Amino acid sequence: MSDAHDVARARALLRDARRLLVFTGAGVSAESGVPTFRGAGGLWKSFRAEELATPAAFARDPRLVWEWYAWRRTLVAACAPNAAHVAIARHAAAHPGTTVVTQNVDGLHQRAAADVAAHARGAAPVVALHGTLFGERCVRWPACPTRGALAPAVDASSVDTLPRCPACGALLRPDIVWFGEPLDPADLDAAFDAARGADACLVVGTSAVVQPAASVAAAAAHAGAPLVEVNAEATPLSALATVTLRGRAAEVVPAVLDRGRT
Ligand code: BV8
Repeated sequence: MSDAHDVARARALLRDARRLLVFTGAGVSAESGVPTFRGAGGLWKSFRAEELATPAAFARDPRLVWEWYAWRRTLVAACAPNAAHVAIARHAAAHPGTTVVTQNVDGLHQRAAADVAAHARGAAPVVALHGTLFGERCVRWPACPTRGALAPAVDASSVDTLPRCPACGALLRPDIVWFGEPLDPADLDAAFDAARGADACLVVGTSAVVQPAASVAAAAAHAGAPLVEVNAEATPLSALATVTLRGRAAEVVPAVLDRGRT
């Protein structure tokens, strides 16, 4: 856990923010049991991204790609939001100017926000830049508009059992942004608008290597927002941070966000 002085500095920077940008990566979900991408035991360690998270991979072997995503869905469905997700959701509910932008596709920020909204004011929106593990779209999208939570249970035992678009009969694919694919322009606009307008930025658990997502937090810093980084290790964003807190997200994020802590 980072030293008390740095935690106090971070709390002071975030406490009065009226337009806080929270930017997260896989590290915020690590303590929920969701494997990260590039750390020890990371998802990409077992598979090469090019093999699975690209349109070419899906065209080449849709069954293998669906097998990987169906396995991840089962794994993530058994996970729960951790104290970092909850602290962020509580802060966002109490501070309406907060925007949460995540690279994660696990839906844990959204679940934490829904849990908090059930007991407090409405949930702040979560911008999920890379899509969702729990949704699909037609492989012909946007030519074919089919998109949504259409196939909760996917049988990837053979190509013949893979989910098909109810409208046109083409394959359904995970509603995720793969490498080499553009992000949704509406999501990018929302993220960079929030970054340029932020009066503080909290970055949690990202290696900051994937673009254009990693530029969102940098945009906030370049627009003058003080940046607080919570990470287990140094990243390319550390040089832009006003305060860097080394430690586990589920321990550090509540310490810097929870109201009433001294
Ligand atoms: C695009 C969905 C252009 C998949 C993901 C060559 C060919 C094509 C493109 C490129 C290329 N070279 C570069 C590019 C650009 C590419 C890119 O950035 N590549 C990188 C690898 C160099 N980007 C793209 O392809 C993007 N699209 O450029 O399109 C375009 C434009 C117009 C028209 C056509 C094309 C799309 C990128 C999106 C890829 N999809 N995910 C899936 O999930 O299955 S990216 C993937 O990495 C995940 O989404 C993940 O979120 C993201 C970033 O990783 P992190 O979240 O940071 O996770 P990581 O494990 O790396 O780090 C975890 C961190 O947490 C670590 O720092 C660790 O220390 C810390 N940590 C761990 N535990 C804890 C902790 N911290 C605190 N507490 C803990 N307990």
